[in-house]
Amino acid sequence: MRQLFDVADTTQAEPLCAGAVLLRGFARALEVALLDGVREVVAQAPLRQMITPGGLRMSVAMTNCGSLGWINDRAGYRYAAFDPASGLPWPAIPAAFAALASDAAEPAGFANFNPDVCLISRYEAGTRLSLHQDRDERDYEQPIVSVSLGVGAMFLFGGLKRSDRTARLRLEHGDVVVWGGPARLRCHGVLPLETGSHPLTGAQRFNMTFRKAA
Ligand code: MD6
Ligand code: FE
Repeated sequence: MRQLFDVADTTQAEPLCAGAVLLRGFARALEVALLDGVREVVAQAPLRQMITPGGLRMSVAMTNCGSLGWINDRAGYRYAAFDPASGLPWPAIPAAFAALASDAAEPAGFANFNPDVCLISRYEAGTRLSLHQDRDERDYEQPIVSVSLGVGAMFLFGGLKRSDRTARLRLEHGDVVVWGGPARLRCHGVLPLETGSHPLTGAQRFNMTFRKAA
């Protein structure tokens, strides 16, 4: 699949810390296929604002594709094979998504990354994701691959403890962040999305995080 990624081949991997890299613009060459894929998935498994175990509605709307999907409800955060909204299995991960995820993980030092979940998040102006760890996956040897599309956002990348200092990283359309190894459980979040516009997504930002959950 490498030859598909004109941009990827020329992208410089920017190390963020041990185990984490930023691949600027890595997903740009696939922007149309990726956004078409998002639309297909959302048509089958609509975006929804999930309710946290504490009973709060998340401002960011989410859905999944893959053999598992990340949900959170009063029973807690967990991976489930079925979309609780429809009772149906999650849509399959579109081919363009899967190729991108493994091609991004490789230069970050994670060969043969084969995710079983793609969690899609939609941010609108003012929506945010507070500092958290992605820790509901079984095997922390497997990285997280995060793809940003549309309106740019300020990503917070912290340490292993919530109280650790956070670095601010502006993520633009097409940027990919990979974190794994010693960085796998670093806290991260997204500041409230500013009002903006992108030719392909309007005022929205989409983020896709690829995970190996099972
Ligand atoms: C981002 N997203 O939007 C990073 N984590 O740049 C996440 O860290 C994330 O979108 C858990 C659940 C959904 C997410
Ligand atoms: Fe996360």
